[in-house]
Amino acid sequence: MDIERNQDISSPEIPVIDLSNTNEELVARAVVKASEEWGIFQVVNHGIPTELIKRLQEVGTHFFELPETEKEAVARPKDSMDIEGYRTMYQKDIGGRDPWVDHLFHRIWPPSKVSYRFWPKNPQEYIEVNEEYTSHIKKLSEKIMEWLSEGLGLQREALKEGLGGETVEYLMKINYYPPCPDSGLVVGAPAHTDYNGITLLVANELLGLQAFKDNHWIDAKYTTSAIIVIIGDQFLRMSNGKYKSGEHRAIMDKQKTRMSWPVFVESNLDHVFGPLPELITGDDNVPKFKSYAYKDYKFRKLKELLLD
Ligand SMILES: O=C(O)CCC(=O)C(=O)O
Repeated sequence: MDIERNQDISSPEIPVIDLSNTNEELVARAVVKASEEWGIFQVVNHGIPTELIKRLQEVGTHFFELPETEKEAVARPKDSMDIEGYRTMYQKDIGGRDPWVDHLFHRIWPPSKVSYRFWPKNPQEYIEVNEEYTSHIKKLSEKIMEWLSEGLGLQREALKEGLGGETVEYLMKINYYPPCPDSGLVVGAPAHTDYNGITLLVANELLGLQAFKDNHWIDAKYTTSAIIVIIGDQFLRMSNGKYKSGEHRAIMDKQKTRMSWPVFVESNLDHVFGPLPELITGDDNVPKFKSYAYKDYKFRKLKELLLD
């Protein structure tokens, strides 16, 4: 099967929402609508300095261009049960095609969960830049969560609290997809929805991320300094199905290296989540999903076990 871009010129585009609009109610409504209909959207004028995003990309790119032996200094230990660390995935096979991506995972929040042994030491500014980005991305994700909570008719803090409040974790991932002349043989990131609550992603200027909507794969068009927001399974379930968990995939570029920096906002593994109890009132609002400890949810989904 060849992975091609959608050529249908009449297909709609992933919504782009300008957060600098002074009418906050309008912005909130656009965020809620995009989350209901798409489960994925882009935000611009979000308050994170363009220069900082550029630096984040520079330090990440610098790390991935180091010799393999240097990258191995922050490798995920072979016997680790956790996700943190650098990993190359050139070999593993998915449905007959090889995923062709290297990646690095490290938690960036809360401070008690940050393990600097998995943060690159080269370049030297890596830590400082990532810490600065963390404080911005946390603020932005909390703002979006507030709008989404109000869109459910709930208090602003409802989704953050339902995700675990102060125990919510932020996980940085860097994807490094080398150029690939034949997209039929390899896949960047296969079609999936994210496990977590919400993901905020920046990518370099190459097209690659696609969202699945109405039977089409639709490109996330590159917009300078935009952040792509993806609603994950946790928010689908916590909203009792009101918000969509955005199905997406990443395809490779034929000539150039594509990179992306998603930050996953998620519960800690022991936290139990499910439809928010405030939404389950009256006979019309039965829970559409079971509650799970996040670790059980992840395990069941990974192993393709029954979930409801
Ligand atoms: O590279 C991208 O744009 C998407 C990455 C992604 O979906 C993932 O890492 O889970």
